[in-house]
Amino acid sequence: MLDYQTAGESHGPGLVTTITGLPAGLELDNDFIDGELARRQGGYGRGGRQKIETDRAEYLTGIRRGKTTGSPVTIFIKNKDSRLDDLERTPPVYRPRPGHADLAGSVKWLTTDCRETLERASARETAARVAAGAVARCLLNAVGIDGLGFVRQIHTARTGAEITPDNWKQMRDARDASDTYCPDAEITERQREAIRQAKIDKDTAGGIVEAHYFNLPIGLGSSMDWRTKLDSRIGAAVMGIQAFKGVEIGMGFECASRRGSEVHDPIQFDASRTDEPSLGFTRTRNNAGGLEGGMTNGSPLVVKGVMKPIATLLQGLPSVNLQTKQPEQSQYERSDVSAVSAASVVMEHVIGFELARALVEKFAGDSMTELAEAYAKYLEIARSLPLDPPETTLA
Ligand code: EPS
Repeated sequence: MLDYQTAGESHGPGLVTTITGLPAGLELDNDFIDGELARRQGGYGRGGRQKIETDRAEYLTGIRRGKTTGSPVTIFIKNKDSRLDDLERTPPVYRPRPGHADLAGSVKWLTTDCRETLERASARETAARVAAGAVARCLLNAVGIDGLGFVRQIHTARTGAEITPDNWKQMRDARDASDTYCPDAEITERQREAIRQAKIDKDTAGGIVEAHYFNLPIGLGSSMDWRTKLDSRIGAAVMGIQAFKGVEIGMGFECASRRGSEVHDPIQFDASRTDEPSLGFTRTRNNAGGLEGGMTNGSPLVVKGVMKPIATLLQGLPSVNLQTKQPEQSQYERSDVSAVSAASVVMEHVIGFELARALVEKFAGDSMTELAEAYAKYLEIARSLPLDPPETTLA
């Protein structure tokens, strides 16, 4: 099974990702992977840390001549700001920040020093997840699957931009021209203003990020078990991102106030599009967000996630000193005013990894050659259905 594990602290020597189960012969696009790590570091509203770091993927295992060998792939991302054992520069934190892991972690691991928890809970760890997801994207790209993540909303500044299979590449260019990663220049300016104002007020801002993936075959994931449903895996992957408080697939929560006839996407067949991974089954709309019964249905995958405002506020929040149990303001640690833009990169990649995992599960092989052949064969067989005449005909 394709899987990954991350390790590392925010101010330790670095972060590590180990990816297991990659087929042999996958060519890694190093410029793309490092470019995505750089994008995660960016976005308007980031704090001082990103001026120090230059995240780069260093491959320790599993790669020979730029390609996977089938051996676990270990990636190291160096922390330039490495000082975890220097007590003067990483002093104990006794005043937990409401909204952070500080209080629950300190009690859980039986310490009054929140640093023990925050070093691992820090969103710096998401660099390791972006590296894993960017490797997975190389695998998706090898069978023609691609996509984008972007910022829909920061605080109340929300774009109504529509992303379609025909415009998504232009939208990605527009996103890349925006320093909040929003494909809408006017809303970008409002989002910058929301972040600027939050900073003046010694406060922070959250938002909504969105990811779309295209050219997916029908049938990734499975309705046979809740663990193999893609909704379940994508939901877990998105909710596992630091500071995420909600996830929606397609129409999401809006389904509640609509009737079935308004929600479900009518099925059509277009004989001129049978060469596509959707095999010619088209929909008049995509409220399902590309998933039905936990499986891809041939429509683009559409996922939204909501990130709460960062818990580290310059003004502090009412808290309690864990040493004295006396009321005090929460401690300020260097942080970001908003990391919603960075979170759009992270969500794009944790979802990409789940798609790659489902792809490897369905078309498993030791090598990319076998995977690509199994994928092509599946489309060929599915396209030629019905293989047998029906045995019984109901009157
Ligand atoms: C982050 C690195 C961190 C924070 C931020 C995200 O670096 P430092 O703590 O050294 O400033 O900037 O972390 C958090 C928001 C958090 O809650 O821990 C990063 O690389 O994304």
